[in-house]
Amino acid sequence: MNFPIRLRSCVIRGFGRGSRELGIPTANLDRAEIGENVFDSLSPGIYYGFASIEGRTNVYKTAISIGYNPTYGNDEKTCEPHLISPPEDTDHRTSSSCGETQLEDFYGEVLRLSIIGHIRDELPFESVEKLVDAIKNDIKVTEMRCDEETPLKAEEEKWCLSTKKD
Ligand code: RBF
Ligand code: MG
Repeated sequence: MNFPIRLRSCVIRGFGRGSRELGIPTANLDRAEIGENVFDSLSPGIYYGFASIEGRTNVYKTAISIGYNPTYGNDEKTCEPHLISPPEDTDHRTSSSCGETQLEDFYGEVLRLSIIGHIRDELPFESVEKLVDAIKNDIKVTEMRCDEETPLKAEEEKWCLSTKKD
């Protein structure tokens, strides 16, 4: 895939598993709104980037899962960003059931997502614990890579906060 990939969509309901079972909520994006061709061209894998909620002023480092959640064997592809609460946001930083970061559900809000790099392939894990450990590591990798001061980072943070449609 060619980075950055910029997506804009309303947040829809997913399987509810992210928050309930894993303790790691994700803001699922809508295939119809993104455009089927664009959505279908996204290669499955785990990525990092930046995201924002339109009308608000924060940009969040974001770990993104694209694909079929092979641990669960989904039939349908999903694109699920997990927006990471910053360390100084102590209320949300460790508030999820697995001690990970948790902001909100963002259902119905418009999310802007810029994918800027690849972390790993998506994998089937033999247990929920192992999946959660892998995601926690993805979150660490995301935070590290998103701290690197690059022209791309500056551009994409700016795009997340702009109000233009493209
Ligand atoms: N699901 C998998 O089955 N295998 C994975 O390797 C995997 N990696 C993920 C990495 C991140 C950063 C996130 C946010 C999710 C990942 N998931 C993975 C998706 C997870 O199974 C899904 O979010 C929940 O099941 C809720 O739909
Ligand atoms: Mg979700």
